[in-house]
Amino acid sequence: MENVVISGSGLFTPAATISNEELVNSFNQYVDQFNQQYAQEIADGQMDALDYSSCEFIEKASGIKSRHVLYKVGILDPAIMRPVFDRRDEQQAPEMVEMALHAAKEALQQAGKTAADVDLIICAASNMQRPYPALAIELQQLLGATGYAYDMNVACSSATFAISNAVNAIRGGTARVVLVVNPEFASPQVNYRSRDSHFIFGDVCTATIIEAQSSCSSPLAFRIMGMRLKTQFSNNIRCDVNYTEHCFSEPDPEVAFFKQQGRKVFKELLPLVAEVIQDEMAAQDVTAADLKRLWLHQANINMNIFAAKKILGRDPEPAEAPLVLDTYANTASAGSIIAFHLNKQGLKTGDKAILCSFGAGYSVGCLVLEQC
Ligand code: CO8
Repeated sequence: MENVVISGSGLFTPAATISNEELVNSFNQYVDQFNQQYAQEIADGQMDALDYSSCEFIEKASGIKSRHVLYKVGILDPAIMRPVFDRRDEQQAPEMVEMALHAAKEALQQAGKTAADVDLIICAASNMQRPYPALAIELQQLLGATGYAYDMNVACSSATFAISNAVNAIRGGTARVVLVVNPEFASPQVNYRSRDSHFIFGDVCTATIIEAQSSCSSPLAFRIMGMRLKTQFSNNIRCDVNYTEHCFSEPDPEVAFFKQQGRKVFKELLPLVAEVIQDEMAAQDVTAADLKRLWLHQANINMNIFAAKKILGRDPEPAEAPLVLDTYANTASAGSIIAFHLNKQGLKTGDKAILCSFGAGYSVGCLVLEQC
C-alpha cells in the first residue's frame, strides 16, 4: 500500500476576539433586561427568571477563556446578540471560502507545493454557507487548481474523515496531492442568549496537504500509519436548520442554533473515543509508551485530559496533549488540526502520535501518525 503523508498545514485566525468577561457581561445585561421585561410573568409563576452566566463556570467547565470571531459587531449588544454582517452577492466568495484561501496558502507553502500540484480539494466542515455549488469548487477556482473538489460534513470529525478520504483517493489513484480545508464559521450558529452554550464556539479555518510520501519534499511530514473512523447515532448534539424550514407554518425561531446535552455527550462519547484510539493503536502495534503527542479534538479541557489519561495510562504532560481551547474555544472540526499545526514541532523521525477528532453524530476519527 502506498505510504501517504500530511506534508503541510495552515491556519487562518480571525483578528477579532471575545473574552469570557465581555461575553458574560453582555449575557448578564440581557438577563437583567429579560427579567425586568417579564417581571410580572415571573412573579406570577408563568415564566422562569433567567440566571446569570459566569466566567468562573465557563473556564472551569470548559477551559475556554476567549474565542476568535469573524464579526464581533452585534454579538455583545444585548439587543442583537448575533454577528452582524452583510449578505454577499454571487461575485464575492463567501466567508468560508475566503478563510479557506488563507489557510490553504500557508499549508501549500509548508508542503512546498503550488495550487497547480493540487488535484483534489475537500472542504470539510460542520456547516456550509450554501448547499451548492460546492464551496470547495469556488476555492479550487480562486486558487487556480485543476482536478476536482467537493464539500463534506461530519460535524467535528469533518477534518479527520476528509483526511481519510484524501488517503483513499491517493491510494485509489484518483488524486495525487489533496488539499483539505476546514473553515468553521461557527458564530452564526451560536445562541448567544443560551447560558448553556453561549461560550462554546469560535471561528477559524485550518488546512492540510495530503500526498504520497514519494512526492513529498516537505521538511516536516507525518506518515499516516493507520486510520479508524466510527459513527454512532445520537440526538445529543444537534442542529436542524435546512432548506425545508420555510415550508412549515410555524417556523422554529431556535432552528438555526447548535443544541446539545453536554453532560450526556461527555459521558457517552469518551468511552467511544478511547475504544477507537486504542483499537487503532493495537492494529498499528503502537503502545502508549511510543506516543509522543496527542493532538485531540478541542471541545472541553476535562474531556481532553480524561481521554489523554486513558490512552497514556497516566496524567499527560501539557506538551504531550496540547490544548488550544483557552484562546480558540471549540472550533469544531478545526480543533485537533489547530493543536497539530501549532504543536507539531519537536518530534523526531520515527516518533508516533495520535490525531483524533470527536463530536456530533456521534463521530470519532483517529489517525495514527509517524514523523518522517
Ligand atoms: N454560567 C454559570 N453556570 C452555568 C452556565 C453558565 N454559563 N451554564 C450552565 N451552568 C450551570 C448549570 O445550570 C448547572 O447548574 P446546577 O448544577 O445547579 O443544575 C451547572 O452549571 C452544571 O451544568 P452542566 O452539567 O451543564 O455543566 P458541565 O460541567 O457539564 O459543563 C459543558 C457544560 C462545558 C458544555 C460540558 O458538558 C461539555 O463540554 N461537554 C462536552 C460537550 C462536547 O464535547 N460537545 C461537542 C460539541 S462540538 C461538536 O460536536 C460540533 C458540532 C457542530 C459545530 C457547530 C458549530 C456551531
